[in-house]
Amino acid sequence: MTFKNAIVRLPSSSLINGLTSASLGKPDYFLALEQHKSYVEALGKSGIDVNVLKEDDMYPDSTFIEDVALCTKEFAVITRPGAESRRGETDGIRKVLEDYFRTIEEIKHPGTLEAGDVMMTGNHFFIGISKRTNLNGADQLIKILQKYGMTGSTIRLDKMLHLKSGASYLENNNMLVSGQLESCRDLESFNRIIVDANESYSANSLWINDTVLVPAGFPETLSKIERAGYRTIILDVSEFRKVDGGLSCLSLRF
Ligand code: CIR
Repeated sequence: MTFKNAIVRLPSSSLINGLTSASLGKPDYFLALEQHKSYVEALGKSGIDVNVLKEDDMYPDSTFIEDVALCTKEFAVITRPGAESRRGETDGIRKVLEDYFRTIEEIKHPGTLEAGDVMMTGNHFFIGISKRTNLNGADQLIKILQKYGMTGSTIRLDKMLHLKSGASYLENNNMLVSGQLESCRDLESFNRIIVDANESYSANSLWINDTVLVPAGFPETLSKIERAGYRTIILDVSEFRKVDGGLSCLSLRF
C-alpha cells in the first residue's frame, strides 16, 4: 500500500481552547505552528503530496482533521463527530474531498463517529466504540464499507479517547498496541508490538509509506519500531498532546 495524498489543516490560535483531558497546560500556539510545519515536511519527505488547508478559528480542534473524514483508496466518508463542539468541522470538508473522490458517503444522525476511532488494516477496518463513536455510527460505517467489498468490526473502548490513541497499524501485519488493546482478542492475529505503559502516548505513531513517524520522547517505542525494521522520523508534537492530539490526528492520508 502507498499513500499519495494527505490533507492537513493549520492550527488556529483557538487551539489553546481545544478539548482536553490532559493536565499538561495550554499549548503554545507559535510552537504548535512550528511543530505542524515539521509534520508537513515529514509527510512530504515520505513521498506524499500535502494539501494544507487554512486555519479555522471557529473550531479549536479543527487541526485534528483526521476525525472528520475517513479516506480510503476508493471513497471517502464524512463523519459526524461525537463531540458537539466539533460537529461543525465537517462543514466545507465535502468541497475539499470532491477534488480527490468521486464517491463521498456520510455518517448521519443519530450515529456519531470520529475517524480517530477507525483503524484501517488492509480491507478490514476496526472501529472503536468510545465516548465519541457510537454503535449506530459504527454500523453505518460497516454498511458503507460492505458496499465497497470491505469489512468492519467494533472494539469497545474503556478509557482511551479514540481507538488510535492506543493502537497503530504499521502494515506488514505489525501493530503497536497499548493498554486494554494489548490483550484484545480481535487483534490477536497481528504481530503486536507492546508499548510500555509509561510511553502509552506513542502508541499513536504513524506509518507513511514504510517510514514511521514517532512522537519525540519515547525511546522504548522508538527502538521497538526500529527493531521491527522501519525507518523512523521523530517529531515533537508536545503542543498537540496538550489537547489530546497525536500524530495521526493531524492528517487525512490516502
Ligand atoms: C478532541 O478531544 O477531540 C481533540 N482535542 C483531540 C482529537 C484527537 N484526535 C484523534 O485522536 N484522532
